[in-house]
Amino acid sequence: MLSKAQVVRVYALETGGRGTYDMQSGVDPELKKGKAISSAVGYAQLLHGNSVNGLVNHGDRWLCAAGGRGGRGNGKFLSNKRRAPSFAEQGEHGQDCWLKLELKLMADVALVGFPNVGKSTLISVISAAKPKIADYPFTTLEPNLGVVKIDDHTDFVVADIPGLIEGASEGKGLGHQFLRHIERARVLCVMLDLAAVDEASPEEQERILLHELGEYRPELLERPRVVVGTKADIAVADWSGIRLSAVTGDGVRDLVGRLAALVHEARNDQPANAGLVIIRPDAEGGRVERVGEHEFRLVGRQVERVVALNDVTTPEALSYIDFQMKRLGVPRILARAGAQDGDIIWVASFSFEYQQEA
Ligand SMILES: Nc1nc2c(ncn2[C@@H]2O[C@H](COP(=O)(O)OP(=O)(O)OP(=O)(O)O)[C@@H](O)[C@H]2O)c(=O)[nH]1
Ligand SMILES: [Mg+2]
Repeated sequence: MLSKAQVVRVYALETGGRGTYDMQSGVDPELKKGKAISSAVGYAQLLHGNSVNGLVNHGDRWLCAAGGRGGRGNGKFLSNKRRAPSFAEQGEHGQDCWLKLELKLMADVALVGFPNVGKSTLISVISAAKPKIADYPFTTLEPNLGVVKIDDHTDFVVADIPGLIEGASEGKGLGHQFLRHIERARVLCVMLDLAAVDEASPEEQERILLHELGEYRPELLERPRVVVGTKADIAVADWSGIRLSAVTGDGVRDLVGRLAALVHEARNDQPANAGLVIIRPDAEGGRVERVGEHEFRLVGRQVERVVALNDVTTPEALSYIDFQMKRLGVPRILARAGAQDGDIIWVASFSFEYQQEA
């Protein structure tokens, strides 16, 4: 699932209730509910071609398709001239839309290191994640997520990212794919192998890793990070920094504490999120589409609402429709689109014959 673009069809399933004929206004606010997408821990859903990066925090919701508005009862159409309106509205259909969503890894901490440094071993020790661990590079090819529990109320999400190698920022070793997963993490845990005999020294590993991060996205170097030497129990290289052994457990608690503190700070620094991001539906009003040589269709929420009456056959309802269409500027839109007398104009399932205004 990770990072693969998916096409998801989301329906606002609820159609609004019908308006009533008992002179009530008949709008039930409950019927305005839309369908919401919510995100799972650790993933962000990004809408393609849209600047809204909704659903970043756990529990964020985003209204993408509003449900139908309830029909207004005949009481809503009362006027001086219309003492007992003989029409009410049907409920509006809920919106439906196509969305292209991309799931991006959203972790608090990303484990960054060369292949085989012990990333998967560490996540298996500090969380319930059980990734494959083996004594060769590129064991991990897809990121693994684990939740590290500090106490009943505090936890953070760690991502075990496949190993990076020199040149990753130029695409080596599937570098970009992996770097992309690091991008959204709040805190980086840079891991250096202290037991690699023939490989680069810890300092050299750190230099290469930071270089690749910076080449990919300079701002990654600004991210809070902890640098730690791994495999302390079998270390051969000198390293004066933080050390840890995922095998004996030495230094693991200390590292988790440091990471938790940085995550806490980073979460607090983040601008408060309103929680519910609302993307407004299409512009209201209407537009016109030509569907045949002498046939047009009016599309848009407002014009469709005008004809959403329970009974469009009474003269009263027709004059109401006529009035509202004029108010929305429909005659002007149709004239501009080239409609001629006698052309058929569709609005939802309702059609009428076009007559140019005198
Ligand atoms: N002695 C010792 N061995 C370790 C330690 N951590 C990991 N290892 C061993 O190092 C090897 C690689 O560990 P992994 O956790 O698979 O390394 P990785 O960083 O996830 O590797 P890739 O997924 O290939 O990038 C395994 O054989 C582990 O058992 C440690 O603290 N001490
Ligand atoms: Mg691994």
